[in-house]
Amino acid sequence: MAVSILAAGCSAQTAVPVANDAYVRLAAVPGRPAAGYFGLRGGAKDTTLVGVEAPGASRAEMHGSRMTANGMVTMESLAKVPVPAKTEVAFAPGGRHVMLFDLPQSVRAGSLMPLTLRFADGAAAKLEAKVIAAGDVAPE
Ligand SMILES: [Cu+2]
Repeated sequence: MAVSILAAGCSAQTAVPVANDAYVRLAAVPGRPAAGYFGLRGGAKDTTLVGVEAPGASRAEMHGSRMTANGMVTMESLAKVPVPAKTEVAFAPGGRHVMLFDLPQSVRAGSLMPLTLRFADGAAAKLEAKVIAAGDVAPE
């Protein structure tokens, strides 16, 4: 009996990383890409984020930001982002983000955008990102 309870408790751990606090900031200039942010908490096992899908966007790229030697911030495309078990991985302003290209005009501040995160092991996590305008304060 004790053994089966233990096993049940173990399997209740989430295998797939859990995403939270997702939002998409629209660009100030129409036609420019929007940026998606969220927090990820690693699941029971190490995994790797290999892609993000956003319906309506022509493409969604994971980007990292870094400071160059002369103090400029540049972005680079990331093919994959490691998500170690039980570890927080942030996609936040100034750091990693998802660049969303060519969103339809119908995507407006105040709406919700469904995003799908794809992991190397075939798992997926779905989340709803709050869409905000370029100048809006990030949601709590
Ligand atoms: Cu970018």
